Amino acid sequence: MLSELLRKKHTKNFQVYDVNKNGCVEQADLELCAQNISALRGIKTGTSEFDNIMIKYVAIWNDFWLPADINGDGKVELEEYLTVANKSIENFANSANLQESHAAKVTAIFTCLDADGNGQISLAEYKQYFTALGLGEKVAEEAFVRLDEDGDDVLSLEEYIERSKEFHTSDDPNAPGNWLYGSYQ
Ligand SMILES: [Ca+2]
Ligand SMILES: [Ca+2]
Ligand SMILES: [Ca+2]
Ligand SMILES: [Ca+2]
Repeated sequence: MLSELLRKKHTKNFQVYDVNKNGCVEQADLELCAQNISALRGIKTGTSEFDNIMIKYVAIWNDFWLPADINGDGKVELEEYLTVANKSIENFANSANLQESHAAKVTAIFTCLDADGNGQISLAEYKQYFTALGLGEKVAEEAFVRLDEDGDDVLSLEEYIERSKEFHTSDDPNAPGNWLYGSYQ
């Protein structure tokens, strides 16, 4: 069973990626996020730049959300997601596969966030991502300061993977990674 803390965090994660707020996560949510982020970067539909962003987000859906669609109806319900999350957390510490899959997922998201492609996430980039998800810039600021544990004003890939691991698997109420999407409460 998921602890209350982990249940809250995973529910938050689910709600964040239900971008169109219809109660389930589907490909349409990831597409909407890609459209939002393209608009924020001034990238027009139909350009190859737009297509590249869309491909990355659809891959996140296919690789990391679709496997949680237990009943195969093309959408992930909260209970499906929590069932899969629970299994992953139980096995995470002893499974190189799960750890690799987590690192691959975070790297894919990191690449989406890193608008200028310099291998680091700035606060401005984090704000843009949060805006695309509908979370707002203030929440991004609150999150960023906690996630940037070494205080160098950027998130490295290693830092982001570590914080995400805390978010997804840690039962420590003070883990900085709990703030991945702002307050999980
Ligand atoms: Ca949705
Ligand atoms: Ca389903
Ligand atoms: Ca960057
Ligand atoms: Ca840092």
